[in-house]
Amino acid sequence: MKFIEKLVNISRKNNSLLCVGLDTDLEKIPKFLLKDFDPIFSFNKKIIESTSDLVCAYKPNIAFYEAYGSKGWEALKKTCEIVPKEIPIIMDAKRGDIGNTARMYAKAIFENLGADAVTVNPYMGEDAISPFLEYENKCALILCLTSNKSAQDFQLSLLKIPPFGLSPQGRRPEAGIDGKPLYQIVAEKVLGWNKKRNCGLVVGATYPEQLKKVREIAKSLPILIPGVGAQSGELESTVKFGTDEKGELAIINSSRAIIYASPKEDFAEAAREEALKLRDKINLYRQIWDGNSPKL
Ligand code: OMP
Repeated sequence: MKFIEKLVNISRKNNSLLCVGLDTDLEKIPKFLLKDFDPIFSFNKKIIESTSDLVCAYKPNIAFYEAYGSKGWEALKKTCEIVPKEIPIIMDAKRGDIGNTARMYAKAIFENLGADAVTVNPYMGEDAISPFLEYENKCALILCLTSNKSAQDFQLSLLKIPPFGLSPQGRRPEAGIDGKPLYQIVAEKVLGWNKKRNCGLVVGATYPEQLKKVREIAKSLPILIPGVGAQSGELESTVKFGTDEKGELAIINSSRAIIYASPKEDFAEAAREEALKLRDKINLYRQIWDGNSPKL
């Protein structure tokens, strides 16, 4: 089954566009778990058990596991194994490198960890992405416009693409005020890479106006949207602009605001409460903005 089908199936079953980010940090998890053999896994297991009927995906960020060396990798692998099979795992790894290296990244993430999707960085161009796209039933979620403030350093830069064919120097974009922002060029490029229907985009909830533009360009691509919750991205515009015409295909991520809702023994129940609140709030906005136009 294709990633996009798996995503839509579970979104409909759980009536959810919510992705819970598993950014598990030993310094932030409840202290009583630290006496466990594998505290990271114990924490993740409880979070997954308490939220699996409320989500459309889980997104572990690989940095939080690599930071702890082989124990961290083991915890990540065990976590991937206990995610119910019908729920996609998005490995947030932001990979991107020359082809033969990218092939090994793809193998680690899709084969060793068994993830369904991975975040990738388009900075190095198509040959750094294509090894991920060889996996037809997996998905590469390509960074388009990231949620951080410094995304503006490059991603909002206006570039001119030479209009006709290859220039003698190759098809190189040039800077210019009448050009297109780089993030739009990325979105358009990715449409061309999506021949096997296994591409998606990443756009931060902190850039609603640009999210609208990306959804106009990429009408039928899944869009991972981090930045609500701890980064204060606005939820209503995220739902209004991020969903497709059926009110689907937006994967709205929240990590810290959910998993660290309580530092105490009740952390899993507190995470469930936060996840439920956010899922329902998203659904309320989906009803209001059905098909991107107001229904009420
Ligand atoms: P919270 O801010 O705690 O909800 O976490 C956000 C998660 O999304 C982190 O794992 C980030 O690395 C990730 N993220 C962003 O915050 N901004 C982006 O533009 C892209 C990502 C991502 O690819 O998921």
